[in-house]
Amino acid sequence: MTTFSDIAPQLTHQEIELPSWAFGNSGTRFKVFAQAGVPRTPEEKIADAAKVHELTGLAPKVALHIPWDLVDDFDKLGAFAADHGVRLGTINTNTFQDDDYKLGSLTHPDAAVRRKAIDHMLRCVDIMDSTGSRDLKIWLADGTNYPGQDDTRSRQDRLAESLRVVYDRLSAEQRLVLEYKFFEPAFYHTDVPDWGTSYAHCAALGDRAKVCLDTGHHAPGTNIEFIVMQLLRLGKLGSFDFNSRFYADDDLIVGAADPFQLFRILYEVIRSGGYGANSDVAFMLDQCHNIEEKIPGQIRSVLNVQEMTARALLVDADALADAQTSGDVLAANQLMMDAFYTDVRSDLADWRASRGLPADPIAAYNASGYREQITADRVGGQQAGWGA
Ligand code: LRH
Ligand code: MN
Ligand code: MN
Repeated sequence: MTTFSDIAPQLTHQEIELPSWAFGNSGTRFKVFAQAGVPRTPEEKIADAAKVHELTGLAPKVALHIPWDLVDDFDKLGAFAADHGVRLGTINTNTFQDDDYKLGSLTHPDAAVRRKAIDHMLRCVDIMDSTGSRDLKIWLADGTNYPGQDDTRSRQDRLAESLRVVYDRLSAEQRLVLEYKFFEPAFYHTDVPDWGTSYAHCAALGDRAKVCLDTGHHAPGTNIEFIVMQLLRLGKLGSFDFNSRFYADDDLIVGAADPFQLFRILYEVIRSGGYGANSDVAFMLDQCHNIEEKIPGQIRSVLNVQEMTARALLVDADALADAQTSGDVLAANQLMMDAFYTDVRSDLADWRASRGLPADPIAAYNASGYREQITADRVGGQQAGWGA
């Protein structure tokens, strides 16, 4: 039987990247609820993310979204992050908040609009050169609302051509990760709706193009862990955007809606070599905290990922292989369920304490005085850029 002390050394490999936008005000198209003390600048978002890392030891990087986090001097922003004990991570492109992009960005029928979207992405690669970021993450709102609105095949061709220009600008250490989403904001068709389409473009581009899997971007009932397995098998899983969904792209706290699904995903990641010192898979959160507090919300999120990682590591791989080979269906399933049902929370609290971290990071946050300080210091916090 695998025990917590067997797997504890592997927990040190865990790094979860926080999205800068999780710290800003957010909401739905119905209402954005403003919260006291939310960041007004990219620096303040980074400071909040650094607080999450300080209390959990799990989140050493902050993902930026451009232009939401545009500053004049990214070298300076990188130095600011380093002073706060974190690094700048993935650079997310944004070609979905400009009137010019009504009919698409990299797939737009007008070459001038495509060029504008490409130029934005090239600017993002310049930023990566300053920040030392490895990944350029591209999610496109491109698609159509009505059959016949545009020629879907031509749009794929334009997408391939546009991505080629961006990919060719990357340096040898940089990667392009292409995120898929099956609907929204376009409702009839989306130009990168599924992992297969993302994979097809990434395969054509080259080794440094990989797929980004956002857990909220699938139809209900989709077996996401199968996709994880397949992409790892093909060497094409670049990154995760973790969050929870009940109905659509809800962007709720990861592991809140379906902890068992998170466990199954992390089991496949571990089983296929996507976790550990040699893995190049980026584990990011893509969440918004519309009604709950943001910093504790992010703390809860990274702890949820850590808990399910620990449980997935507890699966007895040898016993499982034996049960599978001998066709013992019930024993095989039991081994998965035994690991899933193991409550690791007090072991993780002890593990944190043994590393000089607070045993209870949320209690430590509540006692830290940080909430009171930011509430007093920050007036007129920024919108996350989302849900306006
Ligand atoms: C799109 C998405 C994508 C964006 C983020 C704000 O739904 O998941 O990753 O960059 O939300
Ligand atoms: Mn996402
Ligand atoms: Mn999303």
